Formats: sequence, C-alpha cells, structure tokens
Amino acid sequence: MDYKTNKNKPAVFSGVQPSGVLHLGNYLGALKQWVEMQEQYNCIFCVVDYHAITVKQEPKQLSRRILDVVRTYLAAGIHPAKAVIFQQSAISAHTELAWILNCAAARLSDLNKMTQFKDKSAKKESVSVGLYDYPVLMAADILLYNTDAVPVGEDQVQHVELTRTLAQRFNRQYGQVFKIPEVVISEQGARIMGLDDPAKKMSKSAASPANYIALTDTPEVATKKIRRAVTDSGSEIKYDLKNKPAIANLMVIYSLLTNISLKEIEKNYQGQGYGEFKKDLAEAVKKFLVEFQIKYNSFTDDEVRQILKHGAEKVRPLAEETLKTVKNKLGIN
Ligand code: ATP
Ligand code: LTN
Repeated sequence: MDYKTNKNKPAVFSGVQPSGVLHLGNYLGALKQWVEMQEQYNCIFCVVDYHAITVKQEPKQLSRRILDVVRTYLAAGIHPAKAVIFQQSAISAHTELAWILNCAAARLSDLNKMTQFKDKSAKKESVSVGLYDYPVLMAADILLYNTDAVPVGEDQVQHVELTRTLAQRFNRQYGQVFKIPEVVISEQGARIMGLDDPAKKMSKSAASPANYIALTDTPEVATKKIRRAVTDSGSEIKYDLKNKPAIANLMVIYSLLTNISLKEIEKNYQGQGYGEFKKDLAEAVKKFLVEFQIKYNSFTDDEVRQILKHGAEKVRPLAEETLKTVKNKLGIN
C-alpha cells in the first residue's frame, strides 16, 4: 500500500548519526522533508548513536554531538509536540531485534552488496564488524515501529531496500509480523554534491571542509566556501546535470532554499555569469544559516535531555510490543 493512501496516519521513521557536523546536504536531503512530513504523519526521528560507534568516536565529543543532533532537528523545524525525538541506545529493543534479524533474516550475500560499506571500509586498516552489520541495525530501527515511510537521502536507498528484503524474508518464514516500508526521497535534494567536487556527495566525512557547508558555519565562512566552489567551463547559468554538474548542484541548493524553480533561476540569470549567481546564493545561504543558528543556540542541554527522555518513554512500548511478537514467533518467550 502506498504510504499516502494508508487510512490510519502513516508512520514515518528516520535518523541521523551523531558522528560529525551536519551540513546543508543533510538538511536539504533529509531534514527538510521531515519537517514537512511531521504535519501529516506519525513521525519518529531518532539520533542513531549505535550507528555512530561503528567507527571510532571520542566519548566526550559523542555525548556532545548526540545533544547537538537534537538541537539540529529542533532548529530545522521538528516540533516535539508533533514528532517524537529519541536516542537509539535508550531503547534496547533496537539492538535485540538487530541480533534476531542477523540470525533469522540477513545473509552475508545481502550485506556483501552494500555500496556504503564498500566505500566506508575501502583503504581502512581496521574495519569494525559493526560497520558491516550497520544496515541490519538500521532495518531493526525501521521495523520496530511498523514504519510506512522512511525519508532519507539517496545514499540510504539501498539500506531501505535491504530492510524490505529482510522484513519479507522474516514474514515468509515466521508469519506476518513486519510492515514493508517505503523509501521517500526528496525530488531535488536527494543528493547534494560536494562544493569542491560535484562528482562526490556532500559529506561530513569529506577530507576537506571546503566540501560542505556545515549548518554551524558562520555566514562568512559559508560565503567563502561558495566563492571558492568549483564551477564548470562556460559561464551560463543553466541546469545541465551532465555537462554542468557543479552549477547544477549550486542551482539545486539555491532553488531549495528560496523556493525559486530551476527554470526561473535560468531565466533570472540570463546574460549573467557565475559571480553574480554565487553572490545571490551566498545571500540565500546566509539568510538560512542566521535563522537556523538563532534557533540552534536557543535550546539548553537540559531542554534537549527532557525531549529525549519523553521521546524514549513514548516509543518504548511500541518497540517492546514488536519485539515480543518477534520473539514469540521464534519460540523465545
Ligand atoms: P556523511 O556521508 O555526511 O557522513 P551519512 O549519510 O553517512 O553522512 P547521516 O549524517 O546519518 O550519515 O545522514 C543523515 C541523512 O542525510 C541521511 O538521510 C542521508 O541520506 C542524508 N544525506 C547525507 N548526505 C547527503 C547529501 N549529500 N545529499 C542529500 N542527502 C544527504
Ligand atoms: N544509516 C542512516 C541513519 C539511520 C537511519 C535509520 C535512517 C540509521 N537508522 C533508520 C533512516 C531510518 C544514515 O543516514 N547514515
């Protein structure tokens, strides 16, 4: 069933790792959609700290970043009265279900196909088993809450497809338990590319900060990054993904921040060069960052902890119910 035609308010689940500074790609690819969805759906947004520890984290920094991801959600416009926000590690059913799925549904042949693991493990001397198993924990996150829809950036589509496969395989073997979730990706912002290289996605784990605009960058720093962002040959402002990937990427960012369509942007900048367009883009980014950061800095750690506590209390019974059903099916009760 299409999640939009589900008669009951459909359930939406997504998450972000507290593993680094969040950037415009995270906002435009994921958070912006979440904010729109919270009005119509039962939304649950998680801070996936157990995913973050699949690579080494400095403990003090991790504690800080968990709170900062929540502040990012709030500043983006997620409202705790409309959507539930919680921390993954607070609900032990996530890791329990992940273990069960490891045994009862996931196969090495599934995980061997995951491109993110290949990318993230390439050229690393030491790679944790957790990094390999990461998509199974993500499947557990989603399946615990009878999720209809999972709004994510394009890089996560393969993981949601795996979630569907695991759910179907479990249901076939043990009887109907899991709902089969659908992936939702933003029409335009699903893959924001790096400012320093339009062939690679904007990523917080990029080698250089020139790759991304962090949501916590000062407007001055962001303006500098935009000024230095790579452009294509020629000088025309034209949306041509194949021949002008760098300008196309900047146009998408501008369009999503201002609600001006790509066609209109092309029209508005006819006869003007990259410099003029970059100046306006920097203005739009500045406006966004200033508003975002005022909100981001307005929440205290205590407020954030309260939100996480209430969130966990709300989702715990749902997660425990699903886990109980699963255990019963397996004969573990
Ligand atoms: P990164 O590669 O930056 O370390 P990630 O994808 O590994 O990020 P998260 O930070 O947890 O991990 O991603 C949060 C959300 O942001 C996900 O839905 C992801 O698909 C989305 N996202 C990440 N980068 C981009 C991008 N460049 N464009 C659009 N969406 C993105
Ligand atoms: N793997 C995701 C984060 C994530 C997630 C989830 C997203 C963990 N569990 C469940 C959606 C639903 C990423 O963005 N890197």
